Amino acid sequence: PGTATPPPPSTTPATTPTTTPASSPTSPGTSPTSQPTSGPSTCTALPSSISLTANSKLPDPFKFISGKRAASKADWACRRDEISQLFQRYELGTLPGKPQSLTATYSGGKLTINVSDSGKSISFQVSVSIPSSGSAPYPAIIGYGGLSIPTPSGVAVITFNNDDIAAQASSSSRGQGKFYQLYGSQHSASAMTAWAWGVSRIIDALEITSSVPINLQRIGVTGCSRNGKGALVAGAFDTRIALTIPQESGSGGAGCWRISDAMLKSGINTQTASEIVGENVWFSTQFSQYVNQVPNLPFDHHMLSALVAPRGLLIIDNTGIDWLGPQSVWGCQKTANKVWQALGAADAMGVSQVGNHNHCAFPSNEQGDLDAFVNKFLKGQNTNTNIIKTDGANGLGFVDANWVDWTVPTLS
Ligand code: MCU
Repeated sequence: PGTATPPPPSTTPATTPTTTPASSPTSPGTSPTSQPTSGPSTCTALPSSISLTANSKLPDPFKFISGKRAASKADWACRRDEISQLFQRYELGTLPGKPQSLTATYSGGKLTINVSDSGKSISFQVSVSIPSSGSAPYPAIIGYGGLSIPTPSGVAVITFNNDDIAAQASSSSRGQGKFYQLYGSQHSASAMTAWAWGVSRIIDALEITSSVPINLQRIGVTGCSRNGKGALVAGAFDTRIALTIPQESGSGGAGCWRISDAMLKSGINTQTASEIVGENVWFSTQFSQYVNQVPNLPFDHHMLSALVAPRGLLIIDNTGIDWLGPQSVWGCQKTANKVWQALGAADAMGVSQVGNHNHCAFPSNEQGDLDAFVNKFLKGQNTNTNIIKTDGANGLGFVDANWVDWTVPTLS
């Protein structure tokens, strides 16, 4: 596998607030004043203790922990929230909600975002590149560490230096970065959760800064590899994102843990949950308890994707690199599409899996798939986004019946 593209050099904030890294840890999982995101008030609260039972298939996205099955779109809104809480509890750590204060300034193509909560402050900057074609307000795509897809015409590019918010240098970089300066180095949020928080703050800043000519209804997010995993998490948690494009995110992103484990067992050198937690800080410390008993997890990553539904999601993937778990990504995301089917929006979610290129090098024969999604979800055009395809032999051997023991409801 390749190594991450180095992030752009960290920029010096226009105003440098005096922040000291938190030395007094808050207890993991809590963020004292900011409100975690929550679902509709009519939803049943998730029990504080859940008895987990092993399920070797991809869990039913429609079935609540209570055993009830979602039958309507209103039910789905509650189940979506439940899934979000489950991911935070078992895999990703707690995502704090809106901070107490957020201000932003825009100058010279730099958007400076100042955030305060519980008496601490941080400031971070993103660059905004306005396209030379199209017209204001422009659609925009937030790129983790820049874009690894070709820059779409008429779309602004917001470059997010995610490593500045939460470091991902190695397994020993936990708790490092501006998110942890604000919320404490012991905060339960994994790096990917901290980045998703950062993306939400970028959107908050765009909402209050009318001098940035961005159309708030047309915001996308993308990243490749580890940053593709991150982009998927951002799209999952923030419903203001219209289009999510994880590129070659592999196991821990668009791949399902259960299928990746099966691949390794069959002799394919694929990344698994058990391996990934030793490599980096993308997941919460809690998650380590489950990596050797993946069937006990009450979800898999088809359900991380499902949080994006019915918004736009295009999975861009590579059949040529075993480490990325191409079979896992294919089976996982074909299964995720069933949630869009249930919501009557099957073509808002696509998979384009093509081999014979280097990791994160976008092949030209996927351009049409990318354009179809960008043109529909970021430019409002009427395109055909019925795209679920792999160039892997025999549909990569994925047999639905081996992994899916539930049916797709029609959510009224
Ligand atoms: C696909 O993303 C990761 C992968 O999870 C890691 O095991 C590997 O070291 O790096 C990949 C990556 O981010 O490559 C740029």
